[in-house]
Order: sequence, then C-alpha cells, then structure tokens
Amino acid sequence: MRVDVVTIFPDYLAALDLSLVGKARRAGLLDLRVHDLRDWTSDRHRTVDDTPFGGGAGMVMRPDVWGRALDDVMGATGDGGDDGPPAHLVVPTPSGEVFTQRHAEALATEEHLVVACGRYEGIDARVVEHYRATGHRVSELSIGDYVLNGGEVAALVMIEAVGRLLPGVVGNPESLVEESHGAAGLLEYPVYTKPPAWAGLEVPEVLLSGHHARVERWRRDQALARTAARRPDMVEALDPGTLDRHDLEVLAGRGWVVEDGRLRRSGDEPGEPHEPDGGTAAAVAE
Ligand code: JFT
Repeated sequence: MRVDVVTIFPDYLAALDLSLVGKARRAGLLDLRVHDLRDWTSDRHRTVDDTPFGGGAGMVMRPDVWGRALDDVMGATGDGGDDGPPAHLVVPTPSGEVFTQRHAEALATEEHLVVACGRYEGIDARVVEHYRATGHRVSELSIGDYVLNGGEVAALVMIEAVGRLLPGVVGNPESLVEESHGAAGLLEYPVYTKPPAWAGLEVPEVLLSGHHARVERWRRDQALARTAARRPDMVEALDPGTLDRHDLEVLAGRGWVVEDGRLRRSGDEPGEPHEPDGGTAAAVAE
C-alpha cells in the first residue's frame, strides 16, 4: 500500500518510523511518503492560509495550495488512467464520520491513500468538493469527540490502525483473529502475567488452575461484566441469539433483560434517561 500524507508539520509523522508501522515500511509492505504542504506555495512567505469569507475567527487553508499538492500526489483524475489506481483521499476533520475499525478495514484494502492534514479552522470546503467531482473517493473522518488542533494526530491514529491490518504486518495473524472475536461485540477480559502476587494483589486463582473450560467461562464473564458496566451501547447492539444461558444470567445480574429479541436495561422505560451506575463502570466488580 502507498500512503501519502500532506501536512505543514511533516515532523509530526516521524512517529510512524517506529514500531509496527516502521516495520511494515522496512518490510516493503507500506510505502509511506510525508510531504510539506508549503512545497506547493508560490509566495515568499509560503502562505497556506487566509481569512474566512463571511467573517469569523481564525484562518482557513487555501484551496489553490491544497489543489496543487493533491494533484501532484493523487494524480489529476480519479479514473485510474495512466498513473495507477485512483487514490482514496482521507481528510481528518472534527466534522467527519467517527473513524472505526470498519473504516480501518475498508481503507486497508486500498492500494493508494492520500491523507490531507489541515490546521487552523480547516481546509476550504471546495477541496473535498473538487476531488469528489473528479471521481476520487473522499472520506472525511474524525477520530472521536474531543478537540485537536489539526489533522496530524488523527492521521497517525488512522495510519497505525490501517497499517497493522496489512497482510504480513502483524507477525502472528492469530492475534488479529482473536481481536475480531472481541470485535464480535464485547470488551476484552482483563489480562495478567508474572509475578502471581504483586503489590498485595493476587492473579485470580482460576487463571492458575490449568482448567481451560473454567478459564474460558471466567474470561467471558469478565468481558460481559466490563461491557455492561462501561459500554451500554455495545450491550444494546448484541444479538441475544449469540448469547448462552449463562451469558444472559451475567447480564441479568447487571440489569439487562431480553425484550422483543433485544437487550434492554430493566427498569429503563423507552425514552427515559438511564440511571447512572454510581461509579462501578470505572472499577468493575469481580
Ligand atoms: C481538528 C480534529 C479531529 C479529527 C482536522 C483541521 C483543523 C482544528 C479544529 C478544531 C476544532 C474545530 C478545527 C482540526 C481535527 C478530532 C481534524 C482539523 N482542526 N475546527 N479535531 N478533533 N477528533 N479527526 Cl483541518
């Protein structure tokens, strides 16, 4: 996969030389190129921004500079003509869809991604409009509901999430398989290693027992309890048909009941606000 990143802070992306993504690059699985947007300016001050039409605070990134940069790194059209397959343009933005593992999986199938990292109040909206109009796929994505100062950190997150899915990047594909089980709808169970006692805390006895079936059941109970405590949205999305009697008992113990084929908090009437849990979400009971 080829990934081009355009930014006014190319050094921000240096972290991608490290760790798994760096390994993928050195193994030739990922061709990552970071570009300085200012290379496409033409004035003495290398200006990339200007004041917003219509007024308001801050500055907006100029479409002409972005257009020259993106034409160079994406190819001028999205028709896949003479310069390889059409690039998929990824634009981090607080106004985007929230980036999920589903987006990472879809992007990992692409041959060429271009990530446009903006700053200030954002990039002139005509840039996205223009590349869509010229046949490119464009994804405007946010990494979550908190405020960053620009797209670079979001790009790091997305490139790491995509990069680790490229065939051959994660050494042991079993860990990807195990993860996709987790992605089947529950948070992961807590994990422990040596020493068996630390800071007065013991590793749960069942994990030392060597009793595989009991270990599996304990881990599933933990995953269910955590998910119930921390992620009611994930419990609601579970298909009760995939849960066994014991699963349903664990959830019932945390206030979840099956009604009309869906999980619902007992006592919550439709449209009523959910009763807060008094802090158990932070530290899940054993
Ligand atoms: C923030 C961002 C994401 C994501 C791109 C560009 C400018 C600053 C800004 C902040 C708030 C409102 C502009 C960006 C993000 C996220 C991404 C830009 N800013 N307007 N902030 N938070 N989750 N992805 Cl371009």
